[in-house]
Parts: sequence; C-alpha cells; structure tokens
Amino acid sequence: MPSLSSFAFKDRRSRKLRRKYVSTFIYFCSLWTFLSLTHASFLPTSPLLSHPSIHHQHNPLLIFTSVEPEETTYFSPNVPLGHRHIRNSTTSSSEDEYSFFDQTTVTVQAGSGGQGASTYKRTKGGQQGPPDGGNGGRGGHVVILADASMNTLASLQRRFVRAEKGHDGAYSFQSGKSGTNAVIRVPLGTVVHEVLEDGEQQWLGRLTVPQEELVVAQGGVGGEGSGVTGNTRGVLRPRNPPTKGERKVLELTLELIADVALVGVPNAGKSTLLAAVTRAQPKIANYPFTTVVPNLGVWNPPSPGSRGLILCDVPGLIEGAARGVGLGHAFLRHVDRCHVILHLVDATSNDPVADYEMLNREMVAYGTGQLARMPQVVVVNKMDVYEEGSGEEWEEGLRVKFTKEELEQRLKEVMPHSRMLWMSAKEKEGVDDLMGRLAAFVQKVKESTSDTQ
Ligand SMILES: Nc1nc2c(ncn2[C@@H]2O[C@H](COP(=O)(O)OP(=O)(O)OP(=O)(O)O)[C@@H](O)[C@H]2O)c(=O)[nH]1
Ligand SMILES: [Mg+2]
Repeated sequence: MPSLSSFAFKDRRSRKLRRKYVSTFIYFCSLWTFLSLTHASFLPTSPLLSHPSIHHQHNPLLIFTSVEPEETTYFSPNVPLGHRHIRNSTTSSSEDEYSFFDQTTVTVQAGSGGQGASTYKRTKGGQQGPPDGGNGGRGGHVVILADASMNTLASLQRRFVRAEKGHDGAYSFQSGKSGTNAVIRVPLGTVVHEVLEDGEQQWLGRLTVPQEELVVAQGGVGGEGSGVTGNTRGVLRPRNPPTKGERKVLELTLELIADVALVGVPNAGKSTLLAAVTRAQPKIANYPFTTVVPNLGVWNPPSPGSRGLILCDVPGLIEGAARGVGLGHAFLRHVDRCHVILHLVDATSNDPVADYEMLNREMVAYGTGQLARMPQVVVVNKMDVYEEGSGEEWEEGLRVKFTKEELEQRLKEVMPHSRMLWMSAKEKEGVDDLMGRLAAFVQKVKESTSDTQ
C-alpha cells in the first residue's frame, strides 16, 4: 500500500512536470510567432507568398515585376526570364532611382568672414593703450574639382555643402585664419549651372581637365579689427563688419564626352566590346541590364601618332526607351553628344532584324530626332556562335535562327547604309578591323561636321 506521503510526492512531481511541458510549449509557440513575423521565408510556403509579385516588390532595382504578358515590351533573347517580365512603365528614368547618376542639385553655402577683434593694447599700469584688434579671416569658398577617377555623380549624395567660417581676429593685430574651402569632386565633363530664384539657369562652367577647379561660391570677407590701420583708423569710424558667404543652388549635369556610343539591346555584348578594346573593366554578365551607368573607355590605335577613340558603353535599350521604359531615357542624352553610333546587333537574339528596327525607332522618337540623323556603323556580334555550329544549341544555350548570309541579307534590306561588319567581342575576332575602320570613319564625320559649322 503506498503511503499518503508517497502519493503527495508523485502528485507534486507530475504537477511540476506538467508546468515544465506547458512552459516549453509556450516558449516554442512564441519563438515560432516571432520568427514568422521577422523572417517571411520561415513560414511554410503559401500560394500567396510564392506569387512572383511578392518576391519582386522590394527589388531595389524595380526592373522586373510580374506584369501580365500582354504588357511585356521585350524578352531577353538569351536569358529565360520565366514569369519575370520587364516593367512597362511610363515613368521617366530621370525621375526614378537612376536620375542621380548624371544629374543632381546641390545647395552650397560658402563660409562667412570671421569677426574682427575689438581689443586695446594694455600698457604698463593696466591702462588702455591704442586699439590692436586683428581682422577676421576670410570664409571658405565652395570649389568644384574635376576628378578623373570618377565616372558618375552617384557619390554626390550630400545635398547641402557648407564651407568653414573664417576665424575671428585676436589681440596684437592677429588676423583670423581663413576658413577651409569645401571641395565637391565631380567626374570630367560635369557642367555647372546656378538655379536662379526665378527658376532660370545661369551657366557657371564646365570641368573637362583633371584637377581643374571652379569656385562656385565665394567666402565672405572678414570683419575689421579695432586696430585697422590707414588714414581713418577703426576707432574713428564704424568698422566694416564681416560679410556672409555666397549661397547658391547648383544644378550639376554630367555630359559624357565620347566619340562613339555603343548602342544595342541588353546582352548584345556592348560591355564585352568595351572591355576588349579599352582598359575599362565594365561588368559583363549573361543577364539584361548588367550595365546601369554609362562606362567610358579609351581605345589607343596600334600605330602611335594616329588619334584614339573614346567609347561610351550605354545601358541596354528596349522598346519604349525614348519614353523612359527601362533605363533608356537618362542615357540616350549621352548618346546625343557622340559623333558616331556603333549599333551592336546580337546575332543570337530571337529576331536580330526586329531588334535593329526597334532601336532605330526609339532613336527617331527620342528628343529632337538628332540621334536618328547621327551616322551609324552596324556590327553583328557573337559571330563565334556560327562557327561553333549554326542552329544548334551550344555552350551557354546560344543559338541562331538564320544563317550568316540570310541575316546579312535581311539586315541590309532594312539598313539605309552599307556600313556593316561581323565580329565576336568575346573571342576578339574582327575587333581590330572594326576599330581601325571606326577610327577612320569618326575622323571623316568630325571633319564634315566642322566644315558645316
Ligand atoms: N558567344 C559570345 N558571347 C558573347 C559575345 N559578346 C558578349 N557575349 C556574352 O553575352 C553576354 C552579355 O554581354 P555584355 O557585354 O554584358 O552585354 P551588354 O550588351 O553590355 O548587356 P547590358 O549591359 O545588359 O546591356 C555575356 O555573357 C557575354 O559573355 C560574343 O562575341 N560571343
Ligand atoms: Mg553592359
């Protein structure tokens, strides 16, 4: 027979155990709730959460969203996008997150002058002697400096730049130190305008040479100290107070200066060509919009003495680029300033001829139509795919629809000129021939435009 005390013990133990189980259960429940709230992926996949729009709505680039297929404007030729389609937005690129790369507004404030000192010389016996206050120092200027190592205005995130105030004067005719200048570093080709109060813009300058400086806001003049010398000493007339530094709102625009713009659909191989012929190291990858800011590179001719070429690799353009779809709009204006357009056609695209026509339509639609009038050289890229076996799946899944002759024939039918070459940027085949011809052609175009001016 179990004793009464042993029953009591058992009951106490089981109560203790039950309490332990319950508190462990509550602990795991709250841990699960916390994790599911903070880490969405912790939850078991529900049909709602697996919907593509949920995954892409926080994509910082906001390029791919799950729009319906009928809204789709462009499918990448080589990359299977699956359900991901490129946004068909009417928002201008200059208004969204890419705008700050080549255009920005900065408010600058130069330093005001330092105060002049109001001191008197102390003579023996503690009597006040003649005035000996030094002048205040000049306020720091705001200076814009051309930095050859930069290629975008992206780093200029500070919207307000202030230079240091001039230091105050001191006794014994000690003038205050000048304030330190505030330096804004910008890439070469930056144009500076002041935005006036009525909204008009006044041209301040353009920085084209490395280390070139432009003072955009003058620092204030330091105040006069009591010991100011001259015919009318400071004590006999009101002294000049320090003046304030200039304050201006500046609009900075990056105008890339290049001879040739590399234009083509995403993935055509523009960056590959730039990397093949210059020392530039743009990002190259087998997905559209690898390039999001223009890259510049300098091609040096093999024979010294002849002129080199500055090439500009522009982000891939898609249907609607002239209206701001994709990344086009903000970058087409850089193409606007080049001499020649190198139109790169991707031979492995679904329809290279349609790509070519689409890009030309966009150039006609952009701005004043100046782009469409610019001379073009058409280069069909990825020639190596033909050599590896036409029409067959090869290496990275690249394939071609037409034979070389067919494609050449079709392109020539829609081209208003006959400047067409084949190359493989990846294998560097035909690249030297292209660059030599391009340099001669650019020279001709430059000469003809200088004749007409
Ligand atoms: N087979 C082959 N592949 C190439 C050639 N040129 C480029 N590619 C490949 O095509 C893909 C895209 O090349 P990119 O140079 O990044 O293309 P892009 O035109 O700059 O593309 P975006 O910057 O997205 O507009 C990469 O995987 C390259 O290796 C070529 O001549 N032959
Ligand atoms: Mg690129």
